[in-house]
Amino acid sequence: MSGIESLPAGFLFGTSTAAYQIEGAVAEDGRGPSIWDTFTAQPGRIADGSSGAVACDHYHRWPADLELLRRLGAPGYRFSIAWPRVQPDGTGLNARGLDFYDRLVDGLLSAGLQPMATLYHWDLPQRLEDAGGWLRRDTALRFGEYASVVAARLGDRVTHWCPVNEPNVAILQGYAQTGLAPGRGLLFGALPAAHHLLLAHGLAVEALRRGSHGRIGTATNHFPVWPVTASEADRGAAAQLDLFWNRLFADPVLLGRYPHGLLADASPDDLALISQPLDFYGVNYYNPIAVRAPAPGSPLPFEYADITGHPVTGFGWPVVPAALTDLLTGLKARYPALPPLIVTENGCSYPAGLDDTARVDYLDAHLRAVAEAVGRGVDVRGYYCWSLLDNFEWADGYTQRFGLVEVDFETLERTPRRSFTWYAEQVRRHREAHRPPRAKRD
Ligand code: GBH
Repeated sequence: MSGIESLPAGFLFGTSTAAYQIEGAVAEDGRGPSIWDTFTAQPGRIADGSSGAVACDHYHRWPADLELLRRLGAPGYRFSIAWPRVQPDGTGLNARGLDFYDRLVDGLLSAGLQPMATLYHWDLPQRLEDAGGWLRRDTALRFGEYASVVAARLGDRVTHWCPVNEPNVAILQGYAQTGLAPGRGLLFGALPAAHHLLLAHGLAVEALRRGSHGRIGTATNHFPVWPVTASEADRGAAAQLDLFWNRLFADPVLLGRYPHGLLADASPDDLALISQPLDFYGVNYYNPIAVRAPAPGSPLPFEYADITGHPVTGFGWPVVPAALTDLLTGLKARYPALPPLIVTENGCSYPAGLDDTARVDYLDAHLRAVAEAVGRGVDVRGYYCWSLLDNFEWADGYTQRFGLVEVDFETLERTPRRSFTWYAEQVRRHREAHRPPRAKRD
């Protein structure tokens, strides 16, 4: 066996989504405003001027989406819970908001699927942002309470938890730079927010351990960083971006300390919370990124550069499956106490169309890259494709389509693409290849 079928028995295939990107229904059943409602209302923030106000209308159409998942046959489904539905002001309990996820989790379980719930996929209640957002330590304490409230209701049924989706992306693009909500642009002034979001992760892990038997992990974005040349200056620039993008967020979780003198005043108690043992470490991987030394006087210690010589997705992102193998083997080499890995997101955007052979090629090559890492001794337990549906792609609005299922944003009609059929077939073949031999009759 080679390739996808060589992935181990019990390997968990799945798909990923996030609340604000698919749900719509932003004013329903008592949901409060989040930083994404505010951000999308500001002119110039979103490429096509759109918002997630309707998105895929999953809030109303979830039974149809559940049927799609059942047809797909991949048993893992990762979704996120919208904090402002559960706690419209960031405190208390709006039971009607939590009811939605209660129905969804029951629906998933009765379809034979395993619910993986993310507690924070970037939709901070606006009231908490007004009070200082992630720059304020209190926001982390509020998040710990929110995690307890969710665990009390869903802890008996959710099989996997990701407290925070991509803390690095949320802080670096939302607080240091301006591409994602709340779009603050604080550069290095965002460092305290990084610590508070990691602390939020730690407090949520603690709350979930008390309130659930589900497995607890992360969903951390990793960009392998490449220097454009082997010059010392370019390698230095790559090390700087690697430090801020990857290590600032992975080291405290997996080593219990911040790298390179950053956040040196973080207390040992905080670091102990942040580095509690996890059942899995979730990796979101899309592509490597190249940098060069910055021009003199640049505010940042690196400058982004193009990666040439590889095909690109509709987003212009280079397709480099081998970088996923390197990432997974590199994590094992760097972190001695690394828990089992799960690829919690991987996927690509291409223009609308049902015959998405480019997406099939992307997914096939990346699954093989995971199998290659497993063959080299890395313990990878699952792979979740981003995404089930075309959806609201943050600053890029509806201009980038990542779905196995095409969504017509006029009619909200869903149509499975070729990649959907292909992925279903891989899952089926993997299951067949690992079916225990039947006991002989007679
Ligand atoms: C992941 O982010 C997210 O978890 C998921 O929600 C998202 O849909 C998916 O990947 C695809 O992007 O450069 O500031 O203008 C990965 C990081 C975040 C990269 C948004 C592209 C563009 C915003 N992505 N970013 S910005």
